Amino acid sequence: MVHWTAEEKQLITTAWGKVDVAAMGAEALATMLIVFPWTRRLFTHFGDVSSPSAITANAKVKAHGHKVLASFSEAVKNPDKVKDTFAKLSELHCEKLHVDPVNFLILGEVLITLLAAHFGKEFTPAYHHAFHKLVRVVAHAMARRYH
Ligand code: HEG
Repeated sequence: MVHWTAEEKQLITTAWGKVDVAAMGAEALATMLIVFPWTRRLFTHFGDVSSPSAITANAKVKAHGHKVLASFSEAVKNPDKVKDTFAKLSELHCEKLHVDPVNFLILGEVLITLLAAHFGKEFTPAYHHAFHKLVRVVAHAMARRYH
């Protein structure tokens, strides 16, 4: 069982309150697809994901990025219930989509990089620490069906 301090919870909630989930989600998914091109294989049914410009312009990528980050927001709201929150999604990603679990961490690292760029100096090491912890917990919950 992961233990969250009141400070960690506070940092996560404070930062998340200032995040535009639709915009940040679109950017996070697009960045993952651009920088880690093997992840494109899972999204060929979204249309053209063959180049950075095609990925950035792809409306389905944008909408799906929003959906994924909205789902991640559930972990922000309920950091103590991440396993339960992602149980169904873990089943989908592991057993149906066969997403390599390393990609859950990769998407999380992309998100943290974007948060750091967005907040600049405000994103202190304490924020980094809290979000890394959340990303690890979410990735672990998402990969649960593989364990
Ligand atoms: Mg996944 C579908 C959330 C990582 C590939 N993902 C979904 C859906 C959600 C979601 C909410 C929609 C489920 C539904 O329709 O019932 N994804 C989600 C989270 C994370 C994540 C919270 C985070 C860590 N997903 C992830 C990664 C990949 C991936 C890393 C691939 C590299 N997701 C993926 C695909 C689909 C979903 C291919 C189906 C998309 C579609 O066909 O609409």
